[in-house]
Amino acid sequence: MLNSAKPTKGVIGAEPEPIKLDWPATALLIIDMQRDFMEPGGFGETLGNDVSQLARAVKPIGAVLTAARDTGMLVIHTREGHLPDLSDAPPAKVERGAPSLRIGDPGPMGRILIRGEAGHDIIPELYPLDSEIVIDKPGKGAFYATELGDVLEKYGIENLLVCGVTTEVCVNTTVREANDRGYRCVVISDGCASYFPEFHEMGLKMIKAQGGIFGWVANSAAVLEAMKVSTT
Ligand code: C5J
Repeated sequence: MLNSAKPTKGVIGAEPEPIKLDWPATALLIIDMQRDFMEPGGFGETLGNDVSQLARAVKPIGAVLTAARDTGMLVIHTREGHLPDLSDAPPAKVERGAPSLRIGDPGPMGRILIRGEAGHDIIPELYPLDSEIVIDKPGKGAFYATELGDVLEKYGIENLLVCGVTTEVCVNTTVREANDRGYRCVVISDGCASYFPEFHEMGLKMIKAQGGIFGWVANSAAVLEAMKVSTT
């Protein structure tokens, strides 16, 4: 198993193969760890999902976030959500399906998936520091209609450690966008989760298949080991 291989300086035991990262050119990108997806009463639950499925990603993300903060790595959080007037929410997204509440409707954590509401905020366990970057995105991908590309260029970032929810939706979309823009993405397997465990598995397989067609996949222990070895 690659993840249990003896760590070499700077190398993450990833699949489909180990990857050596230039750590100063690496950022941690945490996707949409918001109450709207993680907690009862939010957007995820209005779609009929069992939100408890996502809780498993919190601890592994917390461990990598602590290590990133300790090593001074650039940390970027994203939040999916819309302006209060819904001007950035395509009708095709708002009208889709038969949710119990639609985007913009009042719910127990404020209006569903609207910027500034309690449900839109990041969960307390992973709350951003004032010094960290928060990207508000209207879509699934973190590059679409956001300043993320400019931020990464400004900080000289070439590699992304990616985690968050959900594996097959916003994590996968963002990794695909990043891959097309030339970033090396290492997806933290246990730092991602889906309402559908089988989609989580497949979402990770799609990234690492065909020689890593979209990127690499490693568990948080392998990432932490490489970060530790790299910075001592
Ligand atoms: C979804 C996301 N699933 N953050 N958003 O609508 O994955």
